[in-house]
Amino acid sequence: MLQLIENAHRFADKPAIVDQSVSYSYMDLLDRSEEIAQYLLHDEKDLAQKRVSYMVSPGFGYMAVQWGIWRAGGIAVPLCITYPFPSLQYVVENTGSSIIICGPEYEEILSPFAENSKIRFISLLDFSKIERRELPEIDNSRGAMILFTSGTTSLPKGVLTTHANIEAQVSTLVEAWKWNSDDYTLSILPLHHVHGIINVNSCAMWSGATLQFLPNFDAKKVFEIFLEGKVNVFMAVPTIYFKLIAYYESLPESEQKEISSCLKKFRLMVSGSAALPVSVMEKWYSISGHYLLERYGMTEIGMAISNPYEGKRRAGYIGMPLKGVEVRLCDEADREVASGQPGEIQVKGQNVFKEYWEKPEATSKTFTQDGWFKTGDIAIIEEGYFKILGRDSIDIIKSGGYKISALEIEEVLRKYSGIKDCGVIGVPNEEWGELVVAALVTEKELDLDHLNSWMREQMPAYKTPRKYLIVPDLPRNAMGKVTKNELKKLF
Ligand code: MLC
Ligand code: AMP
Repeated sequence: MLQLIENAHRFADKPAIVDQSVSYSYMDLLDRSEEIAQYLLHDEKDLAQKRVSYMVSPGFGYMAVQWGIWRAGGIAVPLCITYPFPSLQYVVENTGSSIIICGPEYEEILSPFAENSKIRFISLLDFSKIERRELPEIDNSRGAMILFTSGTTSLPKGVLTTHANIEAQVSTLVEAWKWNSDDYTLSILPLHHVHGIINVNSCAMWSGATLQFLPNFDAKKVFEIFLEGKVNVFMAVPTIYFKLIAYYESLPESEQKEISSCLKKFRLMVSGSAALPVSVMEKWYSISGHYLLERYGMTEIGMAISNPYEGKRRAGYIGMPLKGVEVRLCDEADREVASGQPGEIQVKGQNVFKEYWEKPEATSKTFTQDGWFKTGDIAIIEEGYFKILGRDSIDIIKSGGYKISALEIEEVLRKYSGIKDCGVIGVPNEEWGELVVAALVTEKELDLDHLNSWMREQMPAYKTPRKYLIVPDLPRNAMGKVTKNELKKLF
């Protein structure tokens, strides 16, 4: 049996999930996910790694579907609930999903799949009890989940992790950050990425903790929930801490005091997915009395490097390798750099993903000959702590904790009538980390409002440019390649 499921049996009567003020026990989650697994299996013994895409709002239903897919032997493919149709279609087709599970809110956007005879389309409301039979035995080496990540190729790649990968990622964090069954955490992050899925939801469920859902981030609501006094563990991206600070600062002193005294009782607060500005760390300390624990990870590897739970958390540093994760810094020829020198972070361990879905070439390119995963992030070690210096590709942008490919956006922009050429870059921004902006070479006058709404029909809002600049030409080097550092200066 999967370890996560085995653990859940130990906590059967404990509250697992709080969703819209309703509390569900671990037994409820086991029962519902078994029902879903049985229904998915239909007349098969094992889904045998069939891909199952699901678009379900964060909450009890989402968790039961994820576990149900795993227990039936399928590969879980969570769909982002804010994707427009073309992005959903890409994920479903790329993974060859033969089953789609649809929350009632998403029936309209997913309706074209319901008409596809090759896809079994199931509404979340359709799941009902069917005759019980043995669920399949799932070997740990089997595929468990595909998440999409943007990279240096224009289209996102599916990252396939096995159950063994996920168990390694989760158990390492549970031990490092001392997750336990008295913990109570708040799930606010999007559930198509590792931060929300692994670090928050899966670690909580592995440990017998309670997971309360807030379907989307809202600073006021987050503080209201905190003030109820149950949450003691909180994880978010730097942009969220920035927004929480801004909201806190807008409150009268009496409310600030109340919030501060409540935050001081938390056990743990973590930041990650993007660099935590020192200013945010300091302000949060003055509000909450907590030095945020900053850690470093990636879709392909879960978490690799973390500041200590006990011991000094250094602002501007991501900490040390987690137990069970091997980390080295290398030069361009994949040779380890001398001590104190900067190099690419390379990672090895059970936590590292299996492959990019149906992309053997991309997979082999991202591993060294001796099996180290090449992250593309450049770091240096100072007094034992890793510090991120940058990335090897200017075409990868991190905004609000989302990884965004400049090339993917450029390709879409070029399809818009009147755009002759374009260059997309990320410009530094305290709130968002980086902001996506685009320089456009046009062949006729453009209505930028129209362009903006058109872009939002093509890709999720978090990927679309925040600012456009019309330029006569893009700066290029002698080889004719756009020099993006020059482009940055224009903004
Ligand atoms: C939203 N907006 C953005 C944006 N997201 N702008 C720039 N960059 C982004 N990423 C815009 C919206 O389009 C909108 O514009 C305005 O900001 C407000 O939008 P919103 O949807 O109300 O924002 P909000 O809900 O407040 O979202 C902010 C956020 C969200 C921080 C909560 O971006 C978020 O959930 N980020 C987390 C991403 C994440 O989980 N990453 C982990 C990846 S895994 P307008 O014009 O419509 O008003 C990983 C590995 C690891 O990285 O190490 O963890
Ligand atoms: P993703 O592909 O969305 O999983 O994003 C992974 C990337 O996020 C990493 O390769 C880093 O570039 C970045 N990242 C994650 N955590 C941190 C951090 N603490 N500091 C700086 N960058 C980070």
